Amino acid sequence: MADGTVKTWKDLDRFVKEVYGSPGKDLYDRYVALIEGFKEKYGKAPEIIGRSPGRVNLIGEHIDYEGYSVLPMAIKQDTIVAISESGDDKVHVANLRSGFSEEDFDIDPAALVADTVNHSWVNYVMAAYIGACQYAGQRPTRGLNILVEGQVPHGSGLSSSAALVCSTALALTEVLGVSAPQAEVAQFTAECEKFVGTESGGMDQAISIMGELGMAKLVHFHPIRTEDVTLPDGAIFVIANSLAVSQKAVSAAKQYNLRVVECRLAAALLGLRLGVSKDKARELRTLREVEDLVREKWNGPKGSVMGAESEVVRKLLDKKVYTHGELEKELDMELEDMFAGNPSQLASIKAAHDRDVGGFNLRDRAMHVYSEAARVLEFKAACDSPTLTSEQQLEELARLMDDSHASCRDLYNCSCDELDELVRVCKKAGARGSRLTGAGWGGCTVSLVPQDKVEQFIAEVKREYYMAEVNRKGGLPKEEVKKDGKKVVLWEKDG
Ligand code: NG1
Ligand code: MG
Repeated sequence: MADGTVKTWKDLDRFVKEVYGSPGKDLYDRYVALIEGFKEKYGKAPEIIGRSPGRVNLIGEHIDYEGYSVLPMAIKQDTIVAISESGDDKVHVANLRSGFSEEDFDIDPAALVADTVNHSWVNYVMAAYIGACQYAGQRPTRGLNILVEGQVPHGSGLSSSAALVCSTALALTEVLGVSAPQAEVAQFTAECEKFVGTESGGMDQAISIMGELGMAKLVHFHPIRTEDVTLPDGAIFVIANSLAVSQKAVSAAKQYNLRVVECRLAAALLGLRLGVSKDKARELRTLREVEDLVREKWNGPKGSVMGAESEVVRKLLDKKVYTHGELEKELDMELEDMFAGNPSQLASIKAAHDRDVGGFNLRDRAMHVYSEAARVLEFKAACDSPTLTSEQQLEELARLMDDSHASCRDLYNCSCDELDELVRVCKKAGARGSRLTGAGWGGCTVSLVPQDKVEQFIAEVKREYYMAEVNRKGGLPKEEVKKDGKKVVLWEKDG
């Protein structure tokens, strides 16, 4: 455990109560299984166990990498990682669950390269290892044995990857003997996940490390910091899995990275049209930086800056799909050269070009980012409002969630048929608001459901979505895990 206080089974019992907010024999047994499994595999007990949860994003999708604040909360489903010294100079990695490869890698972090083509789950462990060693400024003197057990469903938008990276990193900082403040672990884990080839922002790592029981958080970036968000009375968030595995990293252009690239191109074009030099425009990295330019140019527009930005986008970017060639002409540089410094982004540019994914939809992407960033702040303001009744608060949150989904679907094109159908079913079943959560292209939805309608809602979604899916695809949702303390209900289907 990160605070090093669990020495006996009784301590473990207390730890489980503290961390999960409920006694839970199953939770206790899970740690016991990890420890026993570790002994069986490596011949001795682990020295350290790291733990970090998945998350559900309530609002603020695809804006963390643009520098804008997001509003997630941690969920009970988590990853636990047991570690001890090994007798050799390798890092051995195994998983308690079946179906995961067993691999080892060199203890010299400088020697490690991730194979992002034949992607293995161990890449995430490697990423955390590199990040922790860099942060500590040293590597372990001996090799390590590592055993992982994770409960966050994969490709579901609940950030199983951050749970794995963060739990491993937390345990490793202990192994390396550095005491790392939470925000710093969140920062370095966000950076090191790029090693795996996703140009992600820092939301998942921040909330996985800094989340608290019973609390949503407004997460800010540069530097990472959080504000508590107390949700209104009667706010129950229900997570439902569309059972479509998120395709965010699958296509040739890697959908997710392609969005990061489109935002950077939108920023560059907006910069140009706001009158900055071509050199400077090409250096712009995020839409957040454009916000500063807009403020300079209009000398602090009255009202919402974000609102003003959307006006600017509407005026300055055409409602069309920009081609590779057009952008090169405008920016006066080969896109391959402009993105040369970033291999993942460059790969997306090339794949988009080779396969002609239809060009770059800059106006819609920018409109999504600025409007979503504004919705996050409105969501927080509604939660904090001293004048709204909880009924009015819920109404406002629901409206913002619905708008967020529409924007993800229509402007950011990161939804899919299954998610849209599930959102429709959730609304029909009594959700006040419903939206995709996480990267999208599959994965989960999160719905705001009135407290007294939760049971009825679940029954109806099962009937209307899952039974239909079961008939279509075969297989049943396996578990139903209720999270009373933190107002989350999760369905999970293995495999
Ligand atoms: P998920 O849903 O876990 O793939 C991704 C990014 C986040 C954020 C969201 C979209 C990773 C590790 N995380 O989350 O940083 O950009 O998409 O809001 O890629
Ligand atoms: Mg070119």
